[in-house]
Amino acid sequence: MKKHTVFITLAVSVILVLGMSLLAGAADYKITAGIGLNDKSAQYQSLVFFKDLVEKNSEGKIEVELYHSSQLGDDREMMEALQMGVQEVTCPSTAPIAPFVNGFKVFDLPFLFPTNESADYVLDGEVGQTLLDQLAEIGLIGLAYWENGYRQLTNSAKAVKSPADVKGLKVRTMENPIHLAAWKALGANPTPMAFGELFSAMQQKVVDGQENPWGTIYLQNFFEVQEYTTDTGHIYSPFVLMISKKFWDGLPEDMQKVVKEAALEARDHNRELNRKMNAEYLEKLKEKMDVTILSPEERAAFQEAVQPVYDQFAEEIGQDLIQNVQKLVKEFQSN
Ligand code: KDG
Repeated sequence: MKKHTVFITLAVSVILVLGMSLLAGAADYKITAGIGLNDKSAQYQSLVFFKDLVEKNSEGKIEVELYHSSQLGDDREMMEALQMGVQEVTCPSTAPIAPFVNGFKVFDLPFLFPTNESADYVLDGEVGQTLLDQLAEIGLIGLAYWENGYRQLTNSAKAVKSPADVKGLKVRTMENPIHLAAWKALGANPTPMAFGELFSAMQQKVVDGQENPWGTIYLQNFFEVQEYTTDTGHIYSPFVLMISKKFWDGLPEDMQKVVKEAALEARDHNRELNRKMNAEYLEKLKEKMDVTILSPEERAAFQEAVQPVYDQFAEEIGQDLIQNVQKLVKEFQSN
C-alpha cells in the first residue's frame, strides 16, 4: 500500500473508533446512585455536586446517573443492590445500616451528640472510620459521612410538649430496634416503615406521626398531612455515602482516588448546605404548622424518659464503644 493510502486508512479507522465510542457514551465506568429523599433535598443537591466532581476529575471516564425519591428502592433494598453489584452508590441513614453492621447502633442512642460539630468530630475520627471499614466485610465501601441531621417529631393529633403528650401516638420510625425502643420508652406506639411509604401512611392515618429533620419535613410536604411539630432534636442522624465493593474493586486506583476525594469534598458541601437549609426550613414551617419549641428543661424530660435505652442496648452495642463515643464528645465540647 502506498504511504498516503495507509495514512488515509488509519485516519478513517481512528475517526470510526472515536465516533463509535462517542455514540456509545465515552465513559468507561458508570455509577448509578439512588436515595430516598426527593430532588429538592440537601442530600440530592450534594449528590449533584458529587456527580459533577467525579465526572470532571475523571475526565469523563466515570459517568454518574442520579435517582431520588426511592425510585430505585428504599435504604435497605439499595444497600442489598450494592452488595449484589447491580447498583453502585446509595446514601442511607445509619439507622438502617445497623442491622448490617452492629456498631452503627451507637449512633441510634438518643441525645448522644449535643452539637453537629461534636458529631463531625466522632464521625470523621477513628471511631467513624473503623465502622466505615467494617462495611467492606459485607460488600460495601463506606466513602464518607454526610448529614441527615437532628430529627424532630411531627404528628397530626396534638401539640407535644412533654413525654406524656406522646403517650399512645402511632409514630413511624426507621427500621431500627433502638429507635423503636426509645419511642416505646416515651409511651408511643412505634411502627418501623420504609421512607417511601411514609407520606401515604400519614395521609391515610395509618400513623399519627413521624420524626425527621426540618428540611425533610418541609421539602417532602409533610406539613400537608401533619399539623404539629416539636423541636425534640432527640437524635442526630448521619448519612453514609457508600459504594458497591464489587464495583469499587474493578476501578483502577486513580479512579478510586477521584471518587473518594469527591465524596469528601461533597461531604463538606453537604454539611454546610444541610445546616443552612434546616435552619431556614424551621422558619418556613412556622408559617405552615403549629411549632412547639421546647425549653431546655422540657427537652431534658424527653432525654430522661429515653435514658433506659442506654442500659437496654449496652451489651448489644458494646459498652466500650458507647463510652468511647461519650468520652470523645466530652473531649470535643470542653475544647
Ligand atoms: O435518602 C435517605 C432516606 O432514604 C432516608 O434515610 C431518610 O431519614 C430518613 C428516613 O426517615 O427514612
